[in-house]
Amino acid sequence: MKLYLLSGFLGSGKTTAIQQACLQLMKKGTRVGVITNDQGAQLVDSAFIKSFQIPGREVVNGCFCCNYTQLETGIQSLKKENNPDVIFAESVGSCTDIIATVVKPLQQFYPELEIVLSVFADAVILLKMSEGIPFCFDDDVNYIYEKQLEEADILVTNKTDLLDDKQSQLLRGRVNKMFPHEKILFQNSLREEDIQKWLNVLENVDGAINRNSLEINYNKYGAGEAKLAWLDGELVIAAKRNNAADVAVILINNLYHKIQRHQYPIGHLKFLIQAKDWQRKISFTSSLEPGVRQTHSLIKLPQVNLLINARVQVSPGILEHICQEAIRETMKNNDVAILNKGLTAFQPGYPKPVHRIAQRAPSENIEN
Ligand SMILES: Nc1nc2c(ncn2[C@@H]2O[C@H](COP(=O)(O)OP(=O)(O)OP(=O)(O)O)[C@@H](O)[C@H]2O)c(=O)[nH]1
Ligand SMILES: [Mg+2]
Repeated sequence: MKLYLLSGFLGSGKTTAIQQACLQLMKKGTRVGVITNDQGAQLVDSAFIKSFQIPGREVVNGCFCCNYTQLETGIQSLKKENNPDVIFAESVGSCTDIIATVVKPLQQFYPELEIVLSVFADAVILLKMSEGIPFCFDDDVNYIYEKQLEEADILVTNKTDLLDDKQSQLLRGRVNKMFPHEKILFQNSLREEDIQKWLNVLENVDGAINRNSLEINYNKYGAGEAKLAWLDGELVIAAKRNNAADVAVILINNLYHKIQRHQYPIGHLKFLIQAKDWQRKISFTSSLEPGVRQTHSLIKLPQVNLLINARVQVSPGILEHICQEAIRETMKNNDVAILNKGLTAFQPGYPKPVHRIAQRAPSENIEN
């Protein structure tokens, strides 16, 4: 069985690529499974994957490395459900050190698994970085970003459609120089052919290769994790005028603008608006400046569910306060009822991997 692990910073496009790849593979009769993972308990990514009838499991309340047993259980349980040919497992976007804490332990305990690690990076951010323009986050967060890129079997420079030709050329040259030992793809994950190419490369990487574990400063890594507050929540919006979906978008925009106004750096703000047989995912990431979303009317619906996942560089208390404020204002200004089924905000804890296999590959492999 193949296990395709995905790492890479918040909002770089991991879930999008997994969803697109699964749809392609399922069309061809390949059995797939997905394991989603994030810091909280109500995950937009899990609900999104499930809505495409893709067999899924989730690892909640922390990253794969700290919840290694949940990851193993997820793999076993998918195996029982449909014995997948391929499992995609997406790690938390602020997690790193995957080789030492996930890949090597799995290789040791499940030698039959063929594991490949793709690390996704947003092309716009990578281009800025290569020009020496600092990322908008604290140094400790930047440290995680850089460490993630170091451990890729395949480095997927994603969202290339957001660059013009000149920028693309520049980026290609620079990335090839920056990561001379990695397999590099330049990808638009919304494009079928690009996903097919990624799948072909995944298929042909030797999953049994002996990789180097990262040399990493856990105090810096832990500090970076902690600086990005997590918030998750589920709301039900009920609207007498059948405009519940539109009001969800108003609430989303309100929350986004409040965070923007205070200039709190956004890792990823993601939302899933859902009703029976209809859904819309909305994302704000650190590279895209989408402006106000959706000015025309969405579908007419009396009620929708709204899942919120936010990762923002601010204290959890402030993040929760802003979100509550946005809910109150939206309710007051739009004559709707909003039921808050649970809103949780917290600061992620220090990473404590269950296993960490630190040995590096023999030097002859390092050269290759
Ligand atoms: N233009 C463009 N947008 C993309 C591409 N890939 C993903 N996106 C968009 O980027 C946003 C974030 O994508 P996700 O797939 O949710 O990112 P992620 O890496 O799973 O994020 P986390 O789970 O928070 O770490 C969404 O709005 C996607 O539609 C791409 O290749 N091109
Ligand atoms: Mg995701």
